[in-house]
Amino acid sequence: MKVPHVAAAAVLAAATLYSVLPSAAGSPGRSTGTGARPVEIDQPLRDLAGRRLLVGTAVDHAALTADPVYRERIATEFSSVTAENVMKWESVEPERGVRDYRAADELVAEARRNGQRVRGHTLVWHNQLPSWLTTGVESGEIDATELRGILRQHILDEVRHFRGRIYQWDVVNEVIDDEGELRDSLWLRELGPGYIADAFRWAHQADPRTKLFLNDYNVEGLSPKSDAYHRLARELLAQRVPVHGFGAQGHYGVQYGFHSAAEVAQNFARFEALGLETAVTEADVRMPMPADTVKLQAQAQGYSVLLQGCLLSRRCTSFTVWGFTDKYSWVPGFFEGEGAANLLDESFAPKPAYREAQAVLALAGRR
Ligand code: 9MR
Repeated sequence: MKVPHVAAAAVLAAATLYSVLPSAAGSPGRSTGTGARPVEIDQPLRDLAGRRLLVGTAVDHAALTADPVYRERIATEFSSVTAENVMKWESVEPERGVRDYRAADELVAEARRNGQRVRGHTLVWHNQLPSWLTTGVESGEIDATELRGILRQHILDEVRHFRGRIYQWDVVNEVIDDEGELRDSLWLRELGPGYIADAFRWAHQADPRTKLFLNDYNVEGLSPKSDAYHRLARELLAQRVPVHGFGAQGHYGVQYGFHSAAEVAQNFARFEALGLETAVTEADVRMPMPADTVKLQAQAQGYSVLLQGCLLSRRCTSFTVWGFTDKYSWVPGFFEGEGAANLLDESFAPKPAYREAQAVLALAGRR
């Protein structure tokens, strides 16, 4: 960890205290009901970030089609979008050999209209695989040789389809477990560890310009799991595998606490020292329901460290939230009794976390 990073972390952390912030609009701050005086910054996140970094959100395709307020808000707030589900394998090849990129194409077209970049998510994962593939492997109908060919074709097809339109691809998602071992997935069991290098090489072949990422959760700070990713990245690069980036998803919960921004930056710095870009790819901060002002304030802190961690890193090129409104969120469906994980509430009103993100971006400057 270099000294300037620590110093910058301290400055940013101090400056995000509401009380020390001037009112950007020159008018008194609004009350949040927490006793804090938030800054009055009425600028969208993408404008506040300027060219400094891309600020993105996951997009729920069904909501994009059905909800004009959701659609409008994505256009104004974000400079990058990620398909929450429609680029995943089960969506793009629901039947073997039948490829369907319609929903993903709509999302990409909308992004182009809005002047937004697109993150690709995700080529190789152990979840949301088409059932023809999982049942075929389970029954023994698809053997390892055939499976490798199927994976190769999937990657070549999808990356070629979006060639030139995706700036970062999550090539492999969640391939290391919490103990720091390669995840015991269908891919590892059938193909052995070489599938990771293969996936990157095939993706690079299909679009040599797009940036290819490793991506996982619980890797924001220094831990056995992020250590294992660092080793994996080093090994892949030593074999001249085209890996260009490391993505930390950033799924936090207020009840578990957060890393410090300095630790996130320190973690990112060691990946950047290998020559990689870094990114926060799926930030959200859930809480046990019901929400209250203390939890909402803690949540703001969680978003803040991820955003500051990224801003303190020299090559952290994008900061993406995994949905931006509590109206559409994966959280309540996955964690019983938890929710309210996003920057805006269910009626698209800003929560303290949104004000905090604005403040951090405003302080960081547009460069
Ligand atoms: O948000 C996604 C949700 O709609 C899906 O049902 C779920 C299926 O596993 O995947 C969610 O997105 C995940 C992402 O693709 C990878 N990292 C974890 C995300 C949250 O589970």
